[in-house]
Amino acid sequence: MEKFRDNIAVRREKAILVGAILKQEAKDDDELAELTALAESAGAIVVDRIQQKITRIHPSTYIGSGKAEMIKQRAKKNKADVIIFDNDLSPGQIRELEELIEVKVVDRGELILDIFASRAQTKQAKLQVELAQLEYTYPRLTRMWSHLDTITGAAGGPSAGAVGAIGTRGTGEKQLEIDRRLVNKRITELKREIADIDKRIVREIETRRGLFKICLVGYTNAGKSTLMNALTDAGVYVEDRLFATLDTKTRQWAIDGGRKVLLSDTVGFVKNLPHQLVASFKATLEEAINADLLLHVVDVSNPDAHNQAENAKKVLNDIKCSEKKTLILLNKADVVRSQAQFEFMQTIYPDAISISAKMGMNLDLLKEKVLAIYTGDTLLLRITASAGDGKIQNYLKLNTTILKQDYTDSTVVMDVRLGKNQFSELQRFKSVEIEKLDE
Ligand SMILES: Nc1nc2c(ncn2[C@@H]2O[C@H](COP(=O)(O)OP(=O)(O)OP(=O)(O)O)[C@@H](O)[C@H]2O)c(=O)[nH]1
Ligand SMILES: [Mg+2]
Repeated sequence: MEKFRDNIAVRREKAILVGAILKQEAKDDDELAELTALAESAGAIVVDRIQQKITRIHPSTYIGSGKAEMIKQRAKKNKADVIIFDNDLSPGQIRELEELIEVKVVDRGELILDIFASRAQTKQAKLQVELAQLEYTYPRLTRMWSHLDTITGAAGGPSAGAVGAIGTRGTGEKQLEIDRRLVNKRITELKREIADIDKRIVREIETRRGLFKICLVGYTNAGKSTLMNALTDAGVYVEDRLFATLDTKTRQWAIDGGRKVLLSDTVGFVKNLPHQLVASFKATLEEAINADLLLHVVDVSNPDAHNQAENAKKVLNDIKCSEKKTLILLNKADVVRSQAQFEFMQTIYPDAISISAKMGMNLDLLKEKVLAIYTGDTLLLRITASAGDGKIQNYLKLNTTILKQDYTDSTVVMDVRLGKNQFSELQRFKSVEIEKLDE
């Protein structure tokens, strides 16, 4: 009976979305809004959506057999190719459900991995996705092996592998050819390669020590890359799809004349990211972990904005960033659909700045706030340096407010106002004398 997960040559699948929610946890919200966006981002055509309240989780099928029968009928009626569950299913549950419904079943984790697989561009992202897929699908291999023989032929066909169906794209085809031992070997290899890349990234991050680092974080599609492009010349890829960005890009951002900080764009978050994915994308998230300030971008035009923002916070908590200084940006303020919701968000996040990355709205205010955080409280200092020391003079010119400047024969004495947070930067200049002045 296990013939449901081998239709790798299907281009756009008709999908039925199913969300099973325990009765006591059920809310009136549209629980399937996110899964719909995810499924569409993966290229599926959503033909039906079923929200199902259940009283308990059935160990073998998650939902009861009566509900499975109902899904089977709806699948027949809609000629569905795939049933996508919003829940995380065990390999055994997927097997049982496929037997009952007689259509391929994919769970939320597999769907997300599939999107990542289709988006990965750089070597690093490809390796990370392959590892996550192997680790996620590995426990499901027992089942895959049992029908390997029957479908290896199909996998070798001319169109196979060119376009993968949901849940089988990316490493899916490769699994058909390799055995468990090889999977293990590949996992070890991937971990080694990724560890090498991670080391390089950590070294890169090291070189930025002493510079103020800001990282854009937030739900996928919130507008992080658009904001990155509006503030710097990064020219990163922007698209109205989930997970457009899988890699980190870092650029200089001139927040105030010559004063520069570093700005990084990162992979977007989503509710319940499969933990294998979080683990293998750790290096990408490293940028957030090392940042001095997080800009949490929220798509305030999305009806689900509040949930998305809270879910992004949960991910930040998972990667131990919840204590970090964070500015919330209510983005897409140019297209808010409900004024009431906008006001609600402003009340919940009173320190948030409303912006439009696309229209360039309020970006000056954003700069001002970032600058204030960057500099912190200010200090009044008298700095004595050698008159020939161009480096320190240049630094002070770009990074402080110079109040007074006196040259003698060989020295220059400058009274400057600079941010407390910049004091450690200043101490890198070993040959200067620093005196704190009374306010
Ligand atoms: N109207 C409007 N659209 C915006 C704004 N900012 C971003 N968008 C649109 O929102 C979509 C997603 O933008 P991205 O910048 O790719 O979002 P992201 O947060 O980088 O998304 P991922 O990389 O997928 O996590 C694109 O179609 C943008 O044009 C805004 O301020 N106003
Ligand atoms: Mg992006």
